[in-house]
Amino acid sequence: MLEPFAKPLYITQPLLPDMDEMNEMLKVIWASKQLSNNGNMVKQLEKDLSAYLNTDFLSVFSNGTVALQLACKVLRLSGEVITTPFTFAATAHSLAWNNIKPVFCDIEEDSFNMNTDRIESLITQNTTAIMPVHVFGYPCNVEKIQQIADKYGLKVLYDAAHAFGVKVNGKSIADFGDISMFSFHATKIYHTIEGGALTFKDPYQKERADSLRNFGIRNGENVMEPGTNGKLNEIQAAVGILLLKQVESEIESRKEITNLYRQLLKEVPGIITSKDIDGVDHNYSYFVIRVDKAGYGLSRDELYDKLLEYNVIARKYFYPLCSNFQCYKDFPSSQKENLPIANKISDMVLSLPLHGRMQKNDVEKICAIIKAIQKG
Ligand code: T4K
Repeated sequence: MLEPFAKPLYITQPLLPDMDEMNEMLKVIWASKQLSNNGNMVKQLEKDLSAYLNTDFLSVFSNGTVALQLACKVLRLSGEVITTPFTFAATAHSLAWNNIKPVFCDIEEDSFNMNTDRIESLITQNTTAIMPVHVFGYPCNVEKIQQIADKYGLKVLYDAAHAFGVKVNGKSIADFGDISMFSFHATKIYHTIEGGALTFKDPYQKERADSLRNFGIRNGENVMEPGTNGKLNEIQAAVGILLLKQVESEIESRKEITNLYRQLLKEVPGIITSKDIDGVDHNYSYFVIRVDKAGYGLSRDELYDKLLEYNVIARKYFYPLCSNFQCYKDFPSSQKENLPIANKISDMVLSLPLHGRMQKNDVEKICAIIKAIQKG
């Protein structure tokens, strides 16, 4: 008989900077008295992140959602934007906050990313961009998306919230599309407590984004357009500078945990695990299983509820689909017959606990619990 975990096991646990190193950073900030508004820590973080992501133009923001909202402004998007329903609310909402209509495209069964064969049929004269998500850090079909964008003169704005550090055939994930957004929320593989970044293709986009995050103020007394307050502060930037040094070892530890999960769940009927893709450097940001009731005997929801009894707090990322939210459900593209795979996958997925400090015996116990639940 397996006992429940003594303490809840959450899907993630944030990476934390070394306390002594953080204190040293705080002393520098205290001495400078500069707490926000593009101080030295933010400047240093932008430099470090540009190097890590191999990009020339990068800006940091107070969170990923504001970054996405401002990216829409930088690219002057309007009308309709084609996106995925299988994502966090922020993706579609950032469009809606810009008075842009999200048009939902069905996803692929294996990658959970937008099915590029479905994009062209959704393009209308009002379409201005494609906004794909590299969901769970798995890269989209970047080449096909760019081909379609070029053919129809559309912008590509990647929601790369989950894809920090991912590479495709050695190229940084930030290389693709017009702009990519990375979320630095505490639940992410790399974070600044709250925060986010945009990577751009040219210096003018960065200049505009920097002004938009600072109320639209361009220089001194020149207010060019209605901006917002999307600035990251110096203390959070310091966290980001320190955590960047840990990100590679975090990815390495998560890879080991992921492989252990895959190995232990391999033989469980009805539990489908993710696979690595050739040519991709993954970041192992989430460990997601699909629960096939026909094989496992219980539905995803039943497994989720049972895991709670063992103090395993899994998450149904991403259920419900954005297309089924009250605010979007009446759109033509949201209708279930247009999104069969997304609706099916959203009912099957479950994210299990994964972070770099997770104990192997905890993974073994979670897998043993999943097997025991199946046997009833
Ligand atoms: N695009 C995509 C595709 C996204 O996934 C997201 C955010 C965005 C855009 C927007 O980026 P941000 O504006 O957030 O930068 C979380 C996050 O809040 C959200 O950032 C994330 N995606 C989304 C997928 O997940 P919740 O409400 O599910 O998280 P929560 O609070 O339940 O946390 C999960 C577990 O993590 C907790 O059970 C315990 C643990 N945890 C959490 C926090 C915050 C900690 O141990 N410590 C903590 O400080 O939304």
